[in-house]
Amino acid sequence: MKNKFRGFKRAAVLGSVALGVASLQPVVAQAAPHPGPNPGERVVGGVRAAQGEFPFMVRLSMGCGGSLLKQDVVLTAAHCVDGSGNNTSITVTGGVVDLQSPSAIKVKSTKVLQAPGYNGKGKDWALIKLAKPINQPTLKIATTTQYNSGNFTIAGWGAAREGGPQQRYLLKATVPFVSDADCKAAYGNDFVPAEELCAGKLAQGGVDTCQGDSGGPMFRKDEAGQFVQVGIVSWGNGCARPNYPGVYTEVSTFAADITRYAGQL
Ligand code: 4AZ
Repeated sequence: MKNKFRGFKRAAVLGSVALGVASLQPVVAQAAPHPGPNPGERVVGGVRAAQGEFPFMVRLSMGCGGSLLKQDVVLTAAHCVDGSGNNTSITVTGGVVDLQSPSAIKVKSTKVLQAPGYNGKGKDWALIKLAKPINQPTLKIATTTQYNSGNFTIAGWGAAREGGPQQRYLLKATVPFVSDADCKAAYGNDFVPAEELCAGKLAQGGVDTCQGDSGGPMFRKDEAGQFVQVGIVSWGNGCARPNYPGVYTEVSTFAADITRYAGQL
């Protein structure tokens, strides 16, 4: 029942298979495109991000997204990694919107820390230590609930439609906060309100994260106009379906743990 709902395991697998080819991707997925003057453009819910617009975004070789918490520590989803310990198997790509760019910065992992107590429900965060820093701006995390509202930016190289291929170029979109009550109405007890928050165009659908966006950040601007990460792409029932918002790890809930473990990694 839970796995039926949760697209995330499948997404990670699909992402890893597709990585070597043309399928690394960003976050934005969408419903049926309208026929229009640009038939080559299939993404309805999102558009391409500009080079340098979200310099903290990284792509992970198993087919997930992530963000630079520090120049040598990536924040991603627990369901994107296998466990905790020394791990040199992950390649992290940063510094580019085009995963095939010759300017892409590629660094190997050295260690992984999966959220303590993670058992497939809630607590969907993990840290990856890098063999060397990626010299790009980092993304600060929300340490209070004050930014858990309003409109959020989602970004990733994941599928641009449910069941579609991973993307070569980073996509972005904007999604509004969805209340815990509305998210609970959609997902029942699979949704853990203390550890997760939801976003999407509830009634309309059409804009969402999708397979391969897992682990990437959901963020907005703070009062000083700086980006702050409020969520980690976690799961949902399909992508961009009306009445099924995307579910994100509530970063503020875990901020103290994330910062502490990152300092020890
Ligand atoms: C996934 O499989 C996935 N629509 C990510 C986000 C959502 C669904 C699935 C949310 O990685």
